[in-house]
Amino acid sequence: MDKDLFAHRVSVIVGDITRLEVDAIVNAANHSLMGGGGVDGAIHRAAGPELKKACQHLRDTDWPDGLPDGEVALTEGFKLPARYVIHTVGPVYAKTKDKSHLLANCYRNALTLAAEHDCRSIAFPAISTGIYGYPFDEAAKVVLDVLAEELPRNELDVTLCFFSDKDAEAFEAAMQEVL
Ligand code: AR6
Repeated sequence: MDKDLFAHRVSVIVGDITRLEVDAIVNAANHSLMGGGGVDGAIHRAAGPELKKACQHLRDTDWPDGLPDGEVALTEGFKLPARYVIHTVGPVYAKTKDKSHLLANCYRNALTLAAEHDCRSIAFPAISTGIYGYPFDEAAKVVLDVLAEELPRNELDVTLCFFSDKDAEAFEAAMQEVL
């Protein structure tokens, strides 16, 4: 893993993702795309009702059966400081089934979609680690692997936005282990 690449392109912060002035923020949504709790609820509240209308449009057009795990869909950010919201659906954690490829797809596909829309910066929440129950350390390893693979392929500045000091510290520790 390239330590300098991480140092230059990845920021780890603690805060509310809805406040970030980046080109795109990623939403840890659910299949319906119609909003929910956690970061999804916060993003919908901050973006205003136009976001739900845009999500309904996605359901009416590209995703009539809902957004599958690991897939991504883009809307405008409306009242958010971010230009775009990239909605993705992380896997619900299951002890008996390895779903790490689905979590990796969320990050990988979001980076690709952001680059396709000429974004220079993107911020992620810790997808699946809240209501969907993914153990934080396991999720951190997935994120680090995807970033190591994808950072050289695009020019995006990546912010990993955690909601607590504890999560940010755990991620930093996981990062130190592999760098
Ligand atoms: N900014 C940054 N991170 C946040 C914020 C925020 N404003 N709010 C929460 N987090 P979760 P999931 C963190 O549960 O596990 C929704 O109902 C939170 O502390 O939001 O992927 C959807 O509709 C945690 O670390 O997402 C789905 O049904 C992380 O964001 C379901 O939850 C993700 O927690 C998705 O569950």
